[in-house]
Amino acid sequence: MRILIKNGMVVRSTGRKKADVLIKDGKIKRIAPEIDAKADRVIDAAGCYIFAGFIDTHTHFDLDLGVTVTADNFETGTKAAVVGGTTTVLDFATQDHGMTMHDALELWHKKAEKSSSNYGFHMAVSEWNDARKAEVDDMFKAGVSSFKMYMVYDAMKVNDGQIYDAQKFIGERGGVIGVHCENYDVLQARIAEEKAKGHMDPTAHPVTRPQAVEAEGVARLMRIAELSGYPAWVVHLSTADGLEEVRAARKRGVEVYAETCPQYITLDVKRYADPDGAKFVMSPPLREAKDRAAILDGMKKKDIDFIGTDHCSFTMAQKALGKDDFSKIPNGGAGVQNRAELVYTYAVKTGAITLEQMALLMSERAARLFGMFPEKGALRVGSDADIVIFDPDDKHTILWKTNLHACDNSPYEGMEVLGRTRDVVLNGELVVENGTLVKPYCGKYVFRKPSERYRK
Ligand code: DUC
Ligand code: ZN
Ligand code: ZN
Repeated sequence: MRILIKNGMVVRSTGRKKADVLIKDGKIKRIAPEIDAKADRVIDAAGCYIFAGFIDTHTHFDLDLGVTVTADNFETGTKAAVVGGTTTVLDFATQDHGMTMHDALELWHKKAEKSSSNYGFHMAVSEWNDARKAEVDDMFKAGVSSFKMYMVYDAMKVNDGQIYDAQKFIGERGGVIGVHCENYDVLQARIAEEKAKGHMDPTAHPVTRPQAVEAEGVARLMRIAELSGYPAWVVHLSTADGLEEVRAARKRGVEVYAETCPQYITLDVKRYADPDGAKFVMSPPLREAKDRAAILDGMKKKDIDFIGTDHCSFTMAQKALGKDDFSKIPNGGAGVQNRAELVYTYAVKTGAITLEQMALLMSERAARLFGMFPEKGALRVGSDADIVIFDPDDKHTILWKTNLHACDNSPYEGMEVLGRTRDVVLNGELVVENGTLVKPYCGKYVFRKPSERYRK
């Protein structure tokens, strides 16, 4: 299959230029100002940007919380992903108590069989002991070079000594560990305080998790990495103070990678008072204007490395599990389809970042950190032909009904955005045409190398 993309503006982290792109046998074959070659398909990309396929570093598809399972599985989640321009998702295979990492990996491979975007797995570990450590080398051999640990959630939390030991053990093998940073004990105390006051609705959620709850966790992770001598990856950074901890740690020589999510540059904490406030219950919670400005500043100054969605969707019926108690609302929201248009609207069009930085944040840095570069995250001859043709002039309104995700709500419902993923080439095939998924189930497993650790 040969595809020729003509007349588009190729956008890379290093600059942009008008060029044609020739794709053959799943790879980028040529990029040049004028290509006249035979092709099975010629796509006119005049007026559009051409990006390396976007990588979502943070999704939770088919995640079983015990009380309920996420509304999106891989089938629905990756359809939404690829239509939104995400050609690779990195989902969290989750090693629950009583499971091995091998069990979790096998299970996640099964869950992902019907995927419409490419996919890889981080391994989220709920236990850190000799038995789990004995599995780590096999994870690398299976293409899993990144892991995750949580400071919170009873089913998942590990302690600081375990994070320290895991950073060393995984770090010396060339891996990175993402950590969900919040102070568990203070959080529990604050939940009890709000409940004691009879404050049971969703507006209590952000009160229990103010920015210091995150910033303390980030500061602690930074010090743990300083002691271990290995890198730290802060997942879903949401606050100005958390970002300051990252910056301060880097000044001390700590190697730290920071991820944020679209919700932390777009949505305000006041939304918890909405009639459907439960749909915004996610952790970390939505923040204030000054936090959104700080996160955008972090993107601008390249202190933030990449953007994942933390897509973890629940229907309103599932959210109603916590109708009388905010702490029982399943945490998470849908976002996997809307990341590119939100980042374009709220970060590029506002002038906070350039298109080149969008390329860096949406794919290149993730590909480097997570061992996929330059096959993914690059528009280069020889790279995988995962390509997004993005129409910057499209204006549309985000509606859950027109999103391909399976749940009946969206945190971004009703928001007008600029720009839209028009076409997507995945593994050398045109799978999205004019916003429609024309070829589902073409996703492949992405076997990942050790981390590039570009901040070392
Ligand atoms: N936060 C969420 O909101 N959902 C999934 C896990 C997490 O940390
Ligand atoms: Zn998390
Ligand atoms: Zn998450």
